[in-house]
Amino acid sequence: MKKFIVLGATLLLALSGCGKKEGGGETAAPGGAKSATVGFSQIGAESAWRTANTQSIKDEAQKRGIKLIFSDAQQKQENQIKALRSFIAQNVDVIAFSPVVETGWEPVLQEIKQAGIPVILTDRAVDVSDPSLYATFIGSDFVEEGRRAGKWLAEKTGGKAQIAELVGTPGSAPAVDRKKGFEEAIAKYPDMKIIKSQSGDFTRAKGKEVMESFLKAPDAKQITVLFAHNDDMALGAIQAMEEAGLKPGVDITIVSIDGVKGAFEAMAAGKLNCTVECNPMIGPQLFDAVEGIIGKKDVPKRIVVQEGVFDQSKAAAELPNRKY
Ligand code: GYE
Repeated sequence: MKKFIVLGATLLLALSGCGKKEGGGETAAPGGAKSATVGFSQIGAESAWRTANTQSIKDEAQKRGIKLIFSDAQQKQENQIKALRSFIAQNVDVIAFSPVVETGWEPVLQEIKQAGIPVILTDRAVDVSDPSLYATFIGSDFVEEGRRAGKWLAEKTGGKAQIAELVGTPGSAPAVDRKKGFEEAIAKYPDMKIIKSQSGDFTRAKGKEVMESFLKAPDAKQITVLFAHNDDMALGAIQAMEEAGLKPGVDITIVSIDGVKGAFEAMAAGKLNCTVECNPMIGPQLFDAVEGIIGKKDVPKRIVVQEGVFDQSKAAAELPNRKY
């Protein structure tokens, strides 16, 4: 199978007349970043965070006059792999992508490396044994975000909580890492326990559906807290709670991650208690890295996005400043 993939890629390269980048890492774009073409494979449009992230990337490319070939994978890894192969065939100068899950990227990243095209990872990380398969990873520290949610909750509840958890896409970096950081932060509190945990795939519809099933379970009344790996799932869960006759934010304390406008509105209405910020506006940092790579400058291997924590006391003041 592997052989076929490599052969296929070689054929595509031959057909596209590509080969000038052989030797690894040498980029073309003789006119510098302005004449560069960047292929970007986005995960999908699953959340308000993602929509803001896509906009930030498109806006920044336009602003800098860089040609962007944008492809939406509808949350499917196979679609992303297809998009990456088509970027090789189109002989782009830089490939950037936000990997939906962490594993399974090695073969396609090898093909890209053989074509001599530099790779920038944005938002989510990959699990590969060879770090030379990408130039840099620009994204948030998801473990720290999980820790921040756990710490806030421990303070808010005095270390007592029966927690229902809405997990993100299984196998994705933010789902794995946010869970890890959260569990680490609550580990020192024996009366804080996760009693339910299920994936809501980072979407509002799935978050609502899973919360409905949590609330129908025989032990539903024991739930005192909801920890959602993103705001969209929390917003769906809020709807499920209201339909079940509960007061979200009062009967069940809710903490989530992202910091999108909808979360601030829910906090201002007293329905959500806290959101940990995850900044999607990474377009400027992405194209700084693109220009750095094309200009053969040193680009750090890891670029962390800056973010904060907001609870109801800060929500009203922050709301007018939210750009996403
Ligand atoms: O939290 C979620 C989105 O990867 C950080 O993906 C991103 C996550 C974000 O769908 O809303």
